[in-house]
Amino acid sequence: MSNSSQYFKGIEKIKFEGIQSDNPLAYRWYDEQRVVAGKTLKEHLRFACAYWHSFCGNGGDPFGEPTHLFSWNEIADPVDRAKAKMDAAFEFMSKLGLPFYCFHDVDVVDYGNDVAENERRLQALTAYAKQHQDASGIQLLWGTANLFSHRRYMNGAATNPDFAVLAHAGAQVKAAMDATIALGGQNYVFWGGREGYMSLLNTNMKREQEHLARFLQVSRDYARSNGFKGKFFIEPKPCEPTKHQYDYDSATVIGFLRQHGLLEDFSLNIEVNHATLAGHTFQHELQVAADAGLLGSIDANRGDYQNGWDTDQFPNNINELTEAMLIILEAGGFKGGGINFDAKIRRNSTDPQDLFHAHIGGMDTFARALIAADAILQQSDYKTIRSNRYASFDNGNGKAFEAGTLKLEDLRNIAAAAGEPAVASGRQEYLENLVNRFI
Ligand code: XLS
Ligand code: NI
Ligand code: NI
Repeated sequence: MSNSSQYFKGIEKIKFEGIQSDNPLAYRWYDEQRVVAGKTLKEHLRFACAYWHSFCGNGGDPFGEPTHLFSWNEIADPVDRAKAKMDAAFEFMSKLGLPFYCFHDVDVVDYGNDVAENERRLQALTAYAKQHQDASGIQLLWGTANLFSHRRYMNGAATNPDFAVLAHAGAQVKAAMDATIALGGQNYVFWGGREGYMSLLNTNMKREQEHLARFLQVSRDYARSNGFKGKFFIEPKPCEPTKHQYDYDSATVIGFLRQHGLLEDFSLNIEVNHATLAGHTFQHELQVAADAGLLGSIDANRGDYQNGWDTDQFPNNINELTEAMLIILEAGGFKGGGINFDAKIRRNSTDPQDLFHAHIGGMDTFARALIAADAILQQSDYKTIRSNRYASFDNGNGKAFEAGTLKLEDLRNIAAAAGEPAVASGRQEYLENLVNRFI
């Protein structure tokens, strides 16, 4: 491994300095050792760097060439190039104090079209990553396979109408799973980037979804028989790149997992901007997953209210995240996952510091949100107001209804006897003010 400070020269390890600090390269809220609700911030938040945005994204957009130019891209040999990129990634993560990272196979090393050669490349980088993990203590939160960028996947991967393409997807997942297992990866993610349709005119939706389920089953079986103990996550997204993706939102994915017997091994990875693209709040998607006991992990980012696509901006909305942390804390935290920054700096953010500012801002916002949410839960009447709202179901006829011992005729007789109910305020503005009071 090369010298540990090569790519981000002049930037020291980022420290916690507290809210009085005006140092843009310091944490103001994220004191990783601070204990909140019985755990340190580090243990609660489990921050991860997304390899693809931070070390593969080059600032290019449909209208323009790359703006983020990385020195390792000048290295001709794909394995050497990938190692230099990995040196930069671990330097960055170590300086930030990020405990985890996440990758797709092709983020780690460039792939060609030869299955065996791709496996060889990924194995070489897996061994290299192992050295870096051991030296730094940084762990793999999850691995995944990119089954959406290559031309062969233009009609889908596991849902491709051509079995030959599906088999290639299987080869990629097998290699990515092997890498994840070898690196002690805690989870494995499936985001179905092309698993959906562009037009129903050429699509057998039922057959495609059955293929997707079978693909997940054989992937799970392979991982389990090779010692993988972690969770598999499905990441819902309603559209982009396809017009309609099968993993539309939390509710859709939960129904799919239930239908295909996958609830035991799979849970959900909820992404902020995917929720909003589905026409939901992030909080809604978290709550649906939490209520099903399937809140696995999150991909942290934010969208843009004026744009209808996955802009993957770094999170900075303290109100949104405080409401999110209320749900996550009440659910007892993530089931195996953490907070992966699936976010990218803007095309015109071209200083080496920009990537630090982006992560520091995201980490501080989450830390502040967690602290505020814990205070709301511990010190306010937030929970009481909600439970009191349902008090009529705690005893008497309401309780009997929940227990299933009342019939429709009983409801009629109870209503006739009791007369018109008194109206009860939902107190929304009171609660909104309460949240702001703790931020
Ligand atoms: C794309 C997804 C992707 C997944 C990993 O919108 O968010 O980045 O998180 O394949
Ligand atoms: Ni994502
Ligand atoms: Ni996304």
